[in-house]
Amino acid sequence: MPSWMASAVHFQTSDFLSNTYPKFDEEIEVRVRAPENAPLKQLILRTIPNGEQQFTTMQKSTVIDGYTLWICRLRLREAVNPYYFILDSESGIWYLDAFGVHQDLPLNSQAFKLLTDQEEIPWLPGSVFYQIFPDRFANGDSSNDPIDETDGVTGSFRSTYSWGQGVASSREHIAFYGGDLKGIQDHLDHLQELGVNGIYLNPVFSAWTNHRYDVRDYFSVDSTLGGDEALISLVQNLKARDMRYVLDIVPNHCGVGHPWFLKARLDPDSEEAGFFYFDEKRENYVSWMGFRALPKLNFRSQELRERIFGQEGVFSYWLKPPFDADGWRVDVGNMLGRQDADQFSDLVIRGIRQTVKATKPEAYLFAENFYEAASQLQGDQWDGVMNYMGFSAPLMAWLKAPSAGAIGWKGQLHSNAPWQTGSLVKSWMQHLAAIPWSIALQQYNLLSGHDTPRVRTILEGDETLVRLAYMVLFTFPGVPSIFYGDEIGLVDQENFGSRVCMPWDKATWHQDFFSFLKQLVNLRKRNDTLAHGAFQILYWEDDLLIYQRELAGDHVLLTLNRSDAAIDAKNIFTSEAGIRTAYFREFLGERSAQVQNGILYLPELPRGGSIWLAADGSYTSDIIES
Ligand SMILES: [Ca+2]
Repeated sequence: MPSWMASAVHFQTSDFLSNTYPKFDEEIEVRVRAPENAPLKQLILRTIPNGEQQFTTMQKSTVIDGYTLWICRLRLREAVNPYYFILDSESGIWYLDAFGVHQDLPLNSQAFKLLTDQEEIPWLPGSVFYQIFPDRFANGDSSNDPIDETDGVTGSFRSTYSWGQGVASSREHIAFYGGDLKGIQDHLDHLQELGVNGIYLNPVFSAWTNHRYDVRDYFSVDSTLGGDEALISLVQNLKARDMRYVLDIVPNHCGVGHPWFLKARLDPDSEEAGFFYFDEKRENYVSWMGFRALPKLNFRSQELRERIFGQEGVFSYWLKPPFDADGWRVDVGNMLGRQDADQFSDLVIRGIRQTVKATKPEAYLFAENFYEAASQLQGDQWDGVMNYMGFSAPLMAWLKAPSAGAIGWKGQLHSNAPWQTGSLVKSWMQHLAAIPWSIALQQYNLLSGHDTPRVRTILEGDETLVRLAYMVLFTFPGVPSIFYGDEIGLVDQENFGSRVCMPWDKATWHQDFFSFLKQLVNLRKRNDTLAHGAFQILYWEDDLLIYQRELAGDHVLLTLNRSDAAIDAKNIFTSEAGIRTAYFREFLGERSAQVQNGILYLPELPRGGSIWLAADGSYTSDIIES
């Protein structure tokens, strides 16, 4: 590829689109930035309205600092509007799409995709989430702790143990620690000190187990968490602090003790019998991954659809006062509505979306999906997913030799070596290119959670790499989130996995890391470039990756060195980044770096990550520390 071509760029930000949230039938301006001296014969916008391609010749507009802005008008006549650009140059015909510039024919999946009539979630770009697993965060009311009890349905026994006491928990013997909603309310000062302003609450509905994905009533808060009153009280306290929260729901299955299932089992003629997948003899039923305690819900039933996502259904109920949730995290979003011949996932997810947005247009709807989820991320289904595939899995594979397994498979895949840097770049770019940029900005990005080991555990306590990973989390497109306890240096523990009891004795906390994370949270919340700016890989080699976020003339650079040694000072071309002259200061550091005539002079890069802020921006470390 001719070198100038990498500097021909378009991103779906306000720098390159006159409206990033256009209405249906709106006409907008589309812009491409290319070097002034690029040997372009013409530049074409290629669209495909109603299935037939259309070319629009772009015009040269302003020239700024050595770059020409090429522009044209685009009328948006569909819900999803794919487009790319054709660079007709002295060096042949090339294509610019969301994956970059290339000569081979573009794939539809990698076209830029612009949505019309998308419900913007205005509070989301300024949000940093904090995930809480209620049983393990804080016990605010010991009077509601689960008593020693054997379940009449499953025969399992549950008991409450003292905070942090490691007990082997199993399906037969379920260990509780008494955490509840009052405990969360009591510790909101801690969350505010950290700076997070959104909470993702793991399930709170009435259930039997400590994770509560075995729902027994979708319309009540578990009494062992304090019941509905405790949630109402928590919500009032959250609102007073200008904090948001989302609830966790599993519509894929319910608990074997749910009255729907009990009734269905007793009465084959009941409405509820159609909510499940029984075999012909009615002895067996389909359950999640074969776990008998979690019978799979059957969305062939119209009545079930009504109860889950009808106007008066579960999804709508909790978004309204007095609970007033700000959104939903949907468990098992990858399997929802799917069972062999029944493939209703599109229908179910769209139904959920319609109800959620009709009830509360600003609600945030995201789902668990451990796998490639691009088909669910085209604007008509989820606002985002828990971004394992597009964010954390590639990053962790680059930092640490990856391993993988599957539920029900005894084997283990384990690599001896971390990924090559080029694989990380390609994986991130492919996943970003596959979805509209406005959706990428809504992805729920995470490094740790209740289903995976904590990042500090995976990285074996490597402080430098843990910090590098968190720098990426807070500068990558999407919504950053922290799993409770990560901020004070928690690691997985025997008998708990990642679901450890949060220690409240501050003497045990990793105070330096807490301080580090506070500053990252603060930076992310006040920096528009990190919330909305374009994402662009600028340079990579064996152990080094450099990318930028760019918006309205502001630039944030990331340099990531994963090797054991420092990387020598080096010069990087910044023409493709749109930077001719600039002065950068290291966030949380003392160093600076200069760009002159399109060359970035980087000092020696020690092992780890660095964030570089354009010094003429308003985000100097002085302000952050104030
Ligand atoms: Ca309690």
